Amino acid sequence: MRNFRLNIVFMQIANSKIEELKSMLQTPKNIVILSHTNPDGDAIGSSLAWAEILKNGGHNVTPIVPNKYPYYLDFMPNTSSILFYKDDKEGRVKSALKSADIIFCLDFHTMTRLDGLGDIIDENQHAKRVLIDHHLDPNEDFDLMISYPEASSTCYLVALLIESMFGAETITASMAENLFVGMMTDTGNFAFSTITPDVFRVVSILASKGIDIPAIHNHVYNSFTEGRARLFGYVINRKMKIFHNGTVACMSLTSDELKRFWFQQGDSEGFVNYPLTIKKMKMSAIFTEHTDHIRVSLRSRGNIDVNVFAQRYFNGGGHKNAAGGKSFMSMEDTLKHFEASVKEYSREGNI
Ligand SMILES: [Mn+2]
Repeated sequence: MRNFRLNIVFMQIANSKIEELKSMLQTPKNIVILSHTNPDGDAIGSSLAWAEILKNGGHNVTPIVPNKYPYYLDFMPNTSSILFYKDDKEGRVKSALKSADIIFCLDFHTMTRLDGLGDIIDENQHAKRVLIDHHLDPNEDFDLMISYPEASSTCYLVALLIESMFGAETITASMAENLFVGMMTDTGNFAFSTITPDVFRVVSILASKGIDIPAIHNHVYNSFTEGRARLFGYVINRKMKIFHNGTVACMSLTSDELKRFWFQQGDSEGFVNYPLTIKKMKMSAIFTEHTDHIRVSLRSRGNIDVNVFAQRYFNGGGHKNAAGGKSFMSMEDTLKHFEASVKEYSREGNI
């Protein structure tokens, strides 16, 4: 067998950034931790672990996301502390943001991923804004940017931060569980090319805190509804279109189809990865109809850059091999636009 080496480029958070963060946190502060719309395991895990360590340091911390996370993440520790902007009738989100001294933005790189929340943040001009993220091309709109696109997850970044600021011994079992979920889900269960030997060093620290890794795996990957299984079968069998010489796949789900399978938020998570189990496949896309737009999810293998593709054709971005975006056309036009974009992108030698 060929001797395979993990990507050993060593990623380290700059000391100057750690010192700046430490000085911001010297005295007790009102802190808001924000993450993106349709939050995933990495968004929730990093927010909750970061919230817990800051709370333990005597700060007043409120984690906020624009809308609810998928039901299969309900098991994660301390999820009851999260505020959801969409369901917030008492104005707790607004008042937390108003009185915040520091606003941490975790696992996203542009305010457009916050939907309506962005405007409320702008009302608070005195709060320091700190980014902790691993997406490509972040907005420059922050007082402190801890932006490492080479990091496999935001949870990994948060683990490194906690380790260097407070020491690995301050990581509790609940922090470890939350961090593990994000590290596992954002690396496709430790399979993507973003993993490094240091990822496993951090995992071994988390594992030593007594977390039940098989149980976490079951919660995340084997806790779906019957509707989700049937929807998956339907979309692969009936809706997957393969073109470009068998190297590009796309799938689509209209809101009528989603209703037929009792769709719940998060149910189509992971579908987009499946076409890449076909040997020749290089790129995969799924289009899901929402009330005012079509959500676009893109995955690729190797050198095919779906971050650039999403930026150029679908008002989005993300990572090289996993990105997302939006379309405001009809489903039919969106699919036509996708095929035409693939053609153009491949003419330039990108696929
Ligand atoms: Mn992430």
